[in-house]
Amino acid sequence: MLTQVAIIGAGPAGLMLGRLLDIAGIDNIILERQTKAYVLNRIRAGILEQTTVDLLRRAKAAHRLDKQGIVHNAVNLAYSHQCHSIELPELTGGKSVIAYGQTEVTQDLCDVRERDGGTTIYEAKDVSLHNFDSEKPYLEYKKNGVGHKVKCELIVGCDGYHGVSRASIPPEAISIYEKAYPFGWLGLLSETPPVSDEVVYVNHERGFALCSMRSRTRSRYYIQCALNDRVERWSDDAFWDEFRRRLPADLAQSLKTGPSLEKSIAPLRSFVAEPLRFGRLLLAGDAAHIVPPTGAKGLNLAASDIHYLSNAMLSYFKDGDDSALDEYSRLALARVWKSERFAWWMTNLTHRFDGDPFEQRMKEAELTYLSTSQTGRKMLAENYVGLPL
Ligand code: FAS
Ligand code: PHB
Repeated sequence: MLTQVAIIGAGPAGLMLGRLLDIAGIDNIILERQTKAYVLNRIRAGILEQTTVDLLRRAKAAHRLDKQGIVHNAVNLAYSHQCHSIELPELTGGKSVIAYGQTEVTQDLCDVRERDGGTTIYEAKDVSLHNFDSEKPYLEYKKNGVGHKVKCELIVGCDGYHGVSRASIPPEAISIYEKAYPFGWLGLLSETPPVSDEVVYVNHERGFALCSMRSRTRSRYYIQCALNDRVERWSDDAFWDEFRRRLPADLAQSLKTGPSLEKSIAPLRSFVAEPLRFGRLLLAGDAAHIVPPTGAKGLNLAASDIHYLSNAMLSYFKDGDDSALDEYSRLALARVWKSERFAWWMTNLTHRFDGDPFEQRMKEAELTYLSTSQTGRKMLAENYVGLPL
């Protein structure tokens, strides 16, 4: 098989890139190791920056998002049992964020790719990368036990944190920056009306909690849990009791509970690989960086990378400009690091680490400053809606 761009991974990054290349008439193929159903059933991000919405509109994959997405004109900080609203448009010259699940984004991108004849090979096993430091890179994979070869001009690793692309880079050619957090997030999805119209980040002495949603009838909630905690230990009732204990009184009182549709525990990590180009191999999305979900940046950074990478690829294939691909790494990483900082800062500010009373007081003092100072509110708001591309 011969193509111009071979993409590894059919998550949001791979599908967004494949779609933008299709629209530009650049031939591409996506190799995905899981089944389509597995990919489409993953429950992950829920908040889109305007830049992500703009990219999905550019990809002509925002029809349902424009209809069903819920605009959030505020984000809330709850601490010392009080809830404070940070108005976004006033503080950012009119910007807001949109609540629309990553599951739906992936479904929409899948649908348009299939409708327009894009090629995605699901259940592509044992993908391996070859000669990406030469003019003739290629991939190999197995499908139903049969080996296949994909010759291409460029390979893009959109295969997430545990993928094969970053792992194929010689250790001496890549720099890794990483921080693991001493706790995880226990998430629950329920067909219950959200307790708040917009996202609430809760700093509580028992631990962090988050109130989010997927629609006006479907809620997405999280509580900080121990790293070695197991989801089997949490009955729905146990989750609701703990979640309610961490909410401010008015939210605790109005909380509607119900059976969980999904429950899972995710570890938290900050991670960046540098650079993002290795000859004819490029990295994008979670294959290149991970943020703790506290800043709602993971999916949005994948979109940010694809914004820069798709522009660089158009320069490369349409204008023969190879430097644009180097520029990709520098441009994408500049925005990645600023989002990494925000997600790391929000995580430290809202989570309970070591039970040190002085640390907790410092967090409450910073939260009080943030919610009462115009400068503090503006700083949080402009990072939350997403810094300029
Ligand atoms: P993805 O991981 O989504 O996709 C990579 C794809 O590559 C997968 O489909 C995988 O099957 C495939 N793949 C992997 N190895 C392969 C191989 N060897 N061969 C072929 N295919 C391979 N972000 C937020 O903003 N908010 C959240 O609340 C949030 N919650 C999260 C919860 C969890 C459990 C996880 C893991 C992440 C969460 N994230 C969240 C971050 C998440 O949304 C990512 O940022 C987003 O999925 C990034 O998209 P991709 O880069 O496409 O990577
Ligand atoms: C979600 O809706 O899943 C969500 C919202 C905000 C975050 C993380 C996750 O910071």
